[in-house]
Formats: sequence, structure tokens, C-alpha cells
Amino acid sequence: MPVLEEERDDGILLLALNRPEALNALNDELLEALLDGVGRAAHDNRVRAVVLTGRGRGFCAGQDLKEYQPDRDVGEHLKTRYLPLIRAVVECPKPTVAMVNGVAAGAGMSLMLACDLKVAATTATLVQSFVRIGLVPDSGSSYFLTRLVGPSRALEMALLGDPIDASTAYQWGLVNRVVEPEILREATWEWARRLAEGPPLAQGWIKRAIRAAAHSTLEEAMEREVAFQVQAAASQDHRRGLEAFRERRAPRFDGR
Ligand code: T3D
Repeated sequence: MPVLEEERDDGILLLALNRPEALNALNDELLEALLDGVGRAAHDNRVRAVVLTGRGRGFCAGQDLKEYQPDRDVGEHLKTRYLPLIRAVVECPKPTVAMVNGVAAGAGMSLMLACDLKVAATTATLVQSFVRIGLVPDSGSSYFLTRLVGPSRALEMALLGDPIDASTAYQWGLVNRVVEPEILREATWEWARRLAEGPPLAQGWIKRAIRAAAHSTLEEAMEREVAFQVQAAASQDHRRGLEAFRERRAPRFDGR
């Protein structure tokens, strides 16, 4: 069985971590497959939205601790395996959605946080488990968490390592939507389908603008908005959007 399963549904690419016996913990094979999958999605014009999920009862339990020796070069491993993956998800020009079916722990939570939108089952939990094994948040967790929930809650999660449930994650802004497990796929697809029908060029610029705004001044952000808007306004998708608006029908965007 492949450690990463792929399903295609029109413009939606589902990447499903498939090591359910280990709650989809990340070994090198899975890390490589994920980097490859996200990288291919970025360049495949048929893919308009990417959904990440886990098979079984977990989303992702972070680094596989059974295939890990503390005497290895952790810095090298993070730099060559985890950081490229997190960058690939964040920089993917297509919208990414985490379909959080169960526990997201350690770097598994970082992976979830790197996605643009998060739809969680009521049964999902999020845990900054690093501290429980004497480690510190990595793979972007300190960055994403602090920006999303502020330093106080980020410190609470990172220092105590207690799991939070989906409802708390929603209240804190870590996930966008919480639904019953039976309708997780349907609810995720509802958004993924809309994203897949959206204007790809504008979506790519939206992602870059919002991400960059987190560490920009107002002036820098407005300058960036102008640069992106000039390009968006020149796109065929924009003309199609305007036509559709005037004709009172849904637009068809194709990324030109
Ligand atoms: O160099 C580097 O790579 C450094 C990078 C580090 C990045 C990191 O991600 S460090 C953080 C690593 N992850 C963790 O510390 C999480 C460890 N897991 C847990 O704390 C718990 O399993 C959970 C909170 C995630 C879930 O708890 P629970 O009670 O629902 O499930 P469980 O019974 O603990 O686990 C179920 C099975 O999954 C179990 O298998 P078994 O023993 O019944 O055959 C368990 O061993 C396995 N499992 C869970 N997490 C991992 C794992 N196997 C390997 N690696 C895991 N991370």
C-alpha cells in the first residue's frame, strides 16, 4: 500500500497520508511522497485545489518516533525533509485545505497549520506534543501558532503540550470550520469544489498577499496589493468575471 494515496476529482487533488497504524506519523518515505505530491500539484494545470488528510483515525502524529534516533543530525533532517515540505505547501499557488479527520500532533500539526483552510471533524484534536518528548515546536509551528492565536495561547500549547479539541481550535482561529465526522468529506468538498472553480491566478496572488501581510507594514502591503491587482486586472479571468457579473451568471475561470 502506498504511504500517500492520491485521488482526483475534477480539479481537486486529495493527498491522503496512509500509515493509519501509526496515526500517519511521518517517516522519510511519507515525507518524500508528500513533497513530491504537493510539488507536482503546484505545476499541474488540472489541479485547482489540494486537500490533505489522513487515513484512519489520525490526521498526522508528526515525526515517526519509531524510525527516529536522537543521535541523528536533527537539524539536517529538518532542513532537508520538513522545511521544504512546509514551504511547498505555503508557496503552492493552488489553495490547500487540511481535512482534519483526527489528531494532528507535533510536525503533523505544523503541516495542518501550513494549509490555507482547515476543516476539522468534531473528533479532531490538536497537540503541540514536542515538549512532551523534550523538543521544541518546529516545521513552522512557532510561526503559525503565534500569528494565529497570539503568544499567550501559543505558549500555553507549546509549554504544556496538552491537546485542544476541535471546538477550542475553532474558537482560537486554528481551524475554519468544525463538522461531524460523517460529513467531513462533504463539507471539505463543498469548499474544495468552490476553490477549484475559482480564478487560479487571483487565488495565487491572494495567498501571497495574505501570507506576506503578516510581516509587512501597511505601506508594503498596499504596494504589494497594487502590483498583484495590476496583474489580476489584466487577466482573462477578470474579464470573464465581469462579463458573468453583467450577464447574471456564474463565471468560468481558467487561469489566464
Ligand atoms: O529529526 C526530526 O525529524 C525531528 C523532527 C521532529 C518533528 C516532530 O514531529 S516531533 C513530535 C513527534 N510526535 C509526537 O511526539 C506525537 C507522539 N504521539 C502521541 O503523542 C500520541 O500517539 C497522540 C497524542 C498523537 C495520539 O494518542 P492516542 O492515545 O490517540 O494514540 P496512541 O495509542 O498513542 O497511538 C496509536 C498508535 O500510533 C500506537 O501504535 P501501537 O503502539 O499501538 O502499535 C502509537 O505508537 C502510534 N504512534 C502515534 N504517534 C506516533 C506513533 N508511531 C510512531 N511515531 C509517532 N509519532
